[in-house]
Amino acid sequence: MSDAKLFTPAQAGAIELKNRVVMAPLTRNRARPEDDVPVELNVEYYEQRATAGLIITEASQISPQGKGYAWTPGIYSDAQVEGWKNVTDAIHAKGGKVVIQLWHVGRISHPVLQPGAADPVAPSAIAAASKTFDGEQFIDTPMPRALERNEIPGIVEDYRKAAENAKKAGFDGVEVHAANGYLIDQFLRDGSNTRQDEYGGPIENRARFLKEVMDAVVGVWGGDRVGIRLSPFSNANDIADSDPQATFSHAIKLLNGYGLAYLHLVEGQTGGARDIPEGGDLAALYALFDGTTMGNNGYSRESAIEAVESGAVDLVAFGRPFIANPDLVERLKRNAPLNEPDRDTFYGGGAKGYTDYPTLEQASAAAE
Ligand code: 8OZ
Repeated sequence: MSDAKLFTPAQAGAIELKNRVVMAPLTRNRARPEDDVPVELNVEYYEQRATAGLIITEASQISPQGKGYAWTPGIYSDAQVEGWKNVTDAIHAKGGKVVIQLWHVGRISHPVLQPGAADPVAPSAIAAASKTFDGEQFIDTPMPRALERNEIPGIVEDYRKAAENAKKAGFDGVEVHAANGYLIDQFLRDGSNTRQDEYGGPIENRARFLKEVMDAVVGVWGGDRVGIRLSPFSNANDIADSDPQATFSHAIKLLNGYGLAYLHLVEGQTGGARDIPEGGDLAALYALFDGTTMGNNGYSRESAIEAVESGAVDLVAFGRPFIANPDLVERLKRNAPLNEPDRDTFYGGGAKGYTDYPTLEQASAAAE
């Protein structure tokens, strides 16, 4: 058994965590296809992982327009709220904590996934060289339509309603998904935002949408139950910026004004190399933030223990290890071997590769 700080309690704003091992947000594409509602199988999956200090749910669209992939869950309809309530009840019954990740994909979508077969929307009409999944195959993300100035308040309102729905569904808080090349990230970066109005141009303007979303969501929850995820040095979904250090320094200083539960950074390329480009300084970004920090991306047991011990971050979010190890916390504590995740079952499907990974206890019972 380890007495490392990673396994000790922590505070993320008003949310009390029993340990510092967080389940990262993971898209699994297993909501009910007809209406994007979380189902019983999703309840079982999250319940199995309730020993995490905090679960961050898979990204969940705040509106039909915010959807970019087949079978991802929503948090805008009453049925979705009910579906999520079953998830939060199950996690709470096991003594866990859970926040929902609020998501608008912006240009990372396709007319086949949009209401009325509309074009996806974005700050500017600049296509991403990326792909999405329509339920049958991976398809190129098309040219988006630039949002009209007068459409933006409606999207902010969708975030506010989603935050309210999250409260009704019994979550402990929310995480705003501002990472990985989705809508908020598209506004922040000069490679995807060439607007001429007050939402484009200098970083003060490019951060306006983020600020309006945070005002809305914090207005519902209070800052101490709202976290945020950023991926400053990732090029996920073809996102690009001429000066990410400056962009995200500005964003983090702005976020300090909200007294947030935590700042969650994807370190390096999302799901890939942890390298930071020249001129980038992750530690400097964490240092700017007044509050609890969470690191993610390719952490091992050793690097997570070390990062928390050294104070580089307060919490560590694990993605793929949590897919394959429902009892990840116990395995890390004991330095036990980990199950290997099966990539073929990451996105879509049923129980296979989702709820059938064994715990240590199940594995040893099966071996007898
Ligand atoms: C993998 C597949 C689809 C979406 C992200 C929500 O990158 C995602 C995502 C990941 O943040």
